[in-house]
Amino acid sequence: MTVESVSSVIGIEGLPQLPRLPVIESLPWLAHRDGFMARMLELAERHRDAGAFAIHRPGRRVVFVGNVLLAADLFDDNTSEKVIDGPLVNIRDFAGDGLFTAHGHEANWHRAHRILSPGFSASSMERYFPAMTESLDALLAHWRAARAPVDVVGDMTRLTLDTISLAGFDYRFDSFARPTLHPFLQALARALQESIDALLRPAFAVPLFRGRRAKYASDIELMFSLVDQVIRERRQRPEDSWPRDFLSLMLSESDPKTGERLSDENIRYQILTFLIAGHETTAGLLAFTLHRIARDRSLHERLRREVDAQLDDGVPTMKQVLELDLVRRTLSEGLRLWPTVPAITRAPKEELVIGGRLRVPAGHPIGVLVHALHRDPAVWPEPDRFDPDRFLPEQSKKRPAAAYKPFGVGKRACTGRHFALIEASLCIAMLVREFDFEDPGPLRLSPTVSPKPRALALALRPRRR
Ligand code: MNH
Repeated sequence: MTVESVSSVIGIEGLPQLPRLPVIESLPWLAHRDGFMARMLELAERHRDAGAFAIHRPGRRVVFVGNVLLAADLFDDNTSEKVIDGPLVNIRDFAGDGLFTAHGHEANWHRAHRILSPGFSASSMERYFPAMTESLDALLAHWRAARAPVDVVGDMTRLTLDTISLAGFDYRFDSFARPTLHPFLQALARALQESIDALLRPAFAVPLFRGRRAKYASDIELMFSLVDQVIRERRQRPEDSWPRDFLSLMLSESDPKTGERLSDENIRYQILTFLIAGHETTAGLLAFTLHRIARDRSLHERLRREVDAQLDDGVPTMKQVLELDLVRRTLSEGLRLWPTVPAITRAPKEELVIGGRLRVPAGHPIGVLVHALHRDPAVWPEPDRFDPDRFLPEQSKKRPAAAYKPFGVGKRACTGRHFALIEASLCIAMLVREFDFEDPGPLRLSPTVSPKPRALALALRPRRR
């Protein structure tokens, strides 16, 4: 290494940063009408050349990385790891030490990972497929009967919640039988919002939010009581009639390594984790992708040609769904442009120089802006253009693995990815086949923790033959 390249290594204090005031630090510069994450993504664009920047929340400095060169060195489990920071710290109030929000050193992560992983294998997906088709049928019936533009985000949320709860716990929310979202979903949406809003409050202002905190506590109670009811109902059924789903795994299996079982408290956290992680992100992906398809007539027609050629008239099989190549690539491209987990947090185990230019102290959390990686012009030509063909094998081969991380990295990567992609492929296939869409106009974003289109009303017509 030359002297020059050594001297070009900077520490995190040398990063570009937002202005700071006493006590409230960078808070006045963090507001954005589309939410905190939208602001971070804007900053990532602005600091594209540096590849990283820092902000100061009251009490702490937060570093974000937004290009492939720097991020790639944070994706190796030997030298760095997932850490619980930002909203995940608060989400632990209701997801506890469930798989998503557990610290890597917690025994319950290892235990639950070993007990539940078999339930996520490619071969287990066949068992969940009937729940996917059943839930989708309710959406199709609802859209066929629609006399006005449909609420895409609401309906995709209904679909994915109904699917994960039926597949995972044999529980029916019957969301399409309700004009408004199920109280569980309303409580969850508020609790998630509070988990991110609370990050931006200086300590002195906390008492001003007494009402929000009281609502937060009662929302969490509401979610716990639904989950406890699901567990109780299962235990009341004779064990030989239990379906082979996640709930049965949790209640009857023990850790193959230690023989230990999951505690009742941890099972409650796991169920809530699955209900949350298992629907929000997939709903957002479906809504973004449908928005794109509705804006692009020729993409819609290409998709429809694939679906018509490969599926028969009735309900498809899982194998047929897995073979819908353009549908899958369209979803991959949807997750590139709008990754519904737009940031993950990693920290080096020992001091680490990343991208040959930024020195990160041991244990210092770094927010990796996945959304920004996915639009890094160094690896993605014309990054803002929607093009499913980027995911043809010959093009994918040319990119570094770190360029595309919608499902996270290493041993803490998403366990539900097969589930999500099968569910989403089935949904897109059946919708593009049956309906024509009117162009809904440009995309607007909603300021939620997991990004979604805002107020996306879609006018439908039955397909013209
Ligand atoms: Mn999912 C972890 C993205 C669907 C269950 N998921 C993650 C992570 C990302 C992610 C990113 C890693 C987060 C981090 O590093 O902090 N997940 C997605 C996306 C979709 C998705 C983009 C849909 C599209 N996830 C699902 C579904 C399920 C699920 C569906 C369940 C059926 N995800 C999980 C679980 C984890 C996770 C459980 C935590 C894994 C672990 O750390 O052990």
